[in-house]
Amino acid sequence: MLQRTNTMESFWMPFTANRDFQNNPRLIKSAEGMYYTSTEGHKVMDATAGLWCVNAGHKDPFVTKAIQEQALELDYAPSFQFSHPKAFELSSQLASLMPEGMDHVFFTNSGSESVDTALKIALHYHRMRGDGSRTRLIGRERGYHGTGFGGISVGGIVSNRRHFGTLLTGVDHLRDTHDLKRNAFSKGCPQHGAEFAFDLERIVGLHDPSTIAAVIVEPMAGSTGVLLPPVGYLKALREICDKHGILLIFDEVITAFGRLGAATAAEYFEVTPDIITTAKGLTNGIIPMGAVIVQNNIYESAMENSDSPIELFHGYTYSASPMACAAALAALESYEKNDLFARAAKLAPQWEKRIHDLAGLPNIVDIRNLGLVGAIELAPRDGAPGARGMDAMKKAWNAGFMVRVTGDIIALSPPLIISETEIDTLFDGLADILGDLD
Ligand code: PXG
Repeated sequence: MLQRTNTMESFWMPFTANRDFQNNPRLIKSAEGMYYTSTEGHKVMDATAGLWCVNAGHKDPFVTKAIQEQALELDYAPSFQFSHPKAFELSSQLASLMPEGMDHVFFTNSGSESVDTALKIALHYHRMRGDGSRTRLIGRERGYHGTGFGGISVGGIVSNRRHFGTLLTGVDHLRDTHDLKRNAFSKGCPQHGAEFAFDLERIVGLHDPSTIAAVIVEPMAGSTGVLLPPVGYLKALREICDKHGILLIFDEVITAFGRLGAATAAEYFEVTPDIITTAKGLTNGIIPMGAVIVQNNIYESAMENSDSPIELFHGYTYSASPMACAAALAALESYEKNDLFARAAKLAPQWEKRIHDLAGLPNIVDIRNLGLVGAIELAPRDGAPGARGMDAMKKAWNAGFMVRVTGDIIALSPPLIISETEIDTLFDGLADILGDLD
């Protein structure tokens, strides 16, 4: 076949500086445990668990074996009017990891689809109860909920929204919770800012609660640079939602499956939402899959009030696909057998100490941590926001560490199998890189 463009240009890479990458590619050939090997034979520590998804480390033996066996037994079966046993096994196992009373699972293929599904279920729920005027969806500034139209509408990252027209109508946003002035260099969740939850009262006052279906937030905002909820904030948000009959959706695409040292952020913060969205770590990243878990009353209301034999006109070709179910069952088994959520909790104090030891290096304006999540916020270079962060990412890669950057914020989220020695190696390496960075 005729080659129309050079091979590097044929792949339009997502969320990537494509032209820059083509000139200086970072290509990965293989992975094992905590490490990648580049096509040039360079060994790199994965300090981001891929994109926050490979929680049990690369080539986890449970997961690798399960998908090999599944491919030989049942490659695909539909979930529209047919299904297969592993879908039910997985949904009940997954429900058992969720807060009590959340026993029903809808399967998707990604975080973006989970978010769209959760928003649609919220609208559907109110309508089924005869409260169909509740149509407004409330997100938060600096929130990330994937890249579907639902997700970018409730999301609050300007560059993800501004080129894509008018988005969903009837959406409003809470203010974000980032308050560097009061909270810089906090260890764990910041002390100041629970009152930001009362911004929801402002929005409720403006639109009237009878028009609002749901509020969606990341319990810990990941993609936008690790913004931690102020102590008391999530509880206050829950109370305000309850007061006004508004559903609360936690987008746990990043936080579910051990990232904070518990199965979910809901468990960690002891705040139970009405709907939880997940993806990423559900299969340890190996096969795309997401899941939306709902409170029992939401499921029961759909079953009882449906005006048609099909209770929800929604789903995907690959909802609960056998390969994804096999991978997810194996990932959950690996998390349990290796006690990885508890392991993350146990490592968190060393992680916190080592990341905060970086304070004092040049250009660092904040350091944040929770569970096995970390962020180092750098001051932007004059007139070139993001340039310093990008430089740090490239230097880290050359030094043997994969880190993520969002603007000038470095985000860290290693597989939960990281060892104490590897935590030391990572922060020693970052100290050298940041010490030299202009
Ligand atoms: N919700 C949240 C909270 C996410 O973090 C999505 C939804 C969308 O998931 P999908 O599977 O559709 O990509 C995400 C995704 C980063 C990074 O570096 C984070 C995500 C994706 C890619 C990069 O922070 N989060």
